[in-house]
Amino acid sequence: MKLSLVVSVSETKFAAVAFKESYSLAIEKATKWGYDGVELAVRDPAVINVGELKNLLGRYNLEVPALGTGQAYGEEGLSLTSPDGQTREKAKERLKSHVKMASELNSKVIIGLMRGKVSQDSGLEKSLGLLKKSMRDLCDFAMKYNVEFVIEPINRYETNMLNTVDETLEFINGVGRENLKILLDTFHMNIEEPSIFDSIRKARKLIGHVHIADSNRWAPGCGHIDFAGVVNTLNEVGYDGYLSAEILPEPSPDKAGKFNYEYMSKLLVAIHH
Ligand code: LER
Ligand code: MN
Repeated sequence: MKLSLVVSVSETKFAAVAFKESYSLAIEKATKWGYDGVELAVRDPAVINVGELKNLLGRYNLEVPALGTGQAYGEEGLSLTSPDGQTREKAKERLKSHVKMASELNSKVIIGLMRGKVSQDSGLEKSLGLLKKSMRDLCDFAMKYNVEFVIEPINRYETNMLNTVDETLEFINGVGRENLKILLDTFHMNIEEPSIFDSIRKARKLIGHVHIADSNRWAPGCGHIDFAGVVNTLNEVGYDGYLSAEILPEPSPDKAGKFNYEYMSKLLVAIHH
């Protein structure tokens, strides 16, 4: 397993991003601390010079395991299940541009908050139906670019659709596309799952990406989640991808970024002994 840090390429309101200002500085620091990659939070790929970004990443030899897309919902309201058809279309178009960017960076594309929320008019079944149809179209589009989507169960305080691993696995099976996997986020799992370890085991065949943060969304080691157990269980089920820190910049961005790397790399070394 490898370690990455979530970095925003533009200013953001979303709290759990350790670095919000200069992404080139964040990339430099992530390299210095030892990270293998940075997960990029991208509201709109159109405002990013991907060539420049690739040069920068190449200079520091960093991978981009995944692109986060939630800012397009948080800041522009783009949702795949909006009651408004035009908004849904815009959300799809935006995600297609994320797919194109992801194909250049060899990244996965995250479906987090862009799934939207169930409104009273629509109801859960209709919303899930809309989401299923959109995800089929998007997965077929992404297949041509060799890009995978990962959809993330998110806790009940942030959305009312797909909160648990069980619900999300059922949804993924219903979509029936090979390039749709699950993103496990330990912060959300700590709220929603009866057992984080059992849920990792249930998801074993479909784990595409992992977000790590402790129970208080500080870096692992600052709350009460058993990360040795998380790492051991992921290893037991054969997960070999990234553990991407989506953490609050507490007590400071630098301390959070550095502490996460030191804490997690020790746990990763331990599983190989
Ligand atoms: C995004 O990865 C996430 O975990 C959500 O909490 C976004 O609000
Ligand atoms: Mn997450």
